[in-house]
Amino acid sequence: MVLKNNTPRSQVLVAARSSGFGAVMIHRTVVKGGLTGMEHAPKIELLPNASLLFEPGGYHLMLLNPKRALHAGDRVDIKLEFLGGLVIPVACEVRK
Ligand SMILES: [Cu+2]
Repeated sequence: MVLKNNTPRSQVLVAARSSGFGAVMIHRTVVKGGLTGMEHAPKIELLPNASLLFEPGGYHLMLLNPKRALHAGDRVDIKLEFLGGLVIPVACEVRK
């Protein structure tokens, strides 16, 4: 997923939610002392015209405690919440 800030102001991603999951966390993959782990990213600032890539090995959303079984082709709705109240809905497809 790529987020692009098309507004003239900085936008700060502060949370993500999904009705299909108990919790959604914004994470970043980090390498420390040769070990790969992940850490919570409490907020991510996007400058005007900046893009933010979510991908395996980088920033990603952890979807925790699914409320139903998921299958390839299912749709997962996620809401991205920004400082100031802006909410962006995102529809993601489950892949095998
Ligand atoms: Cu993670």
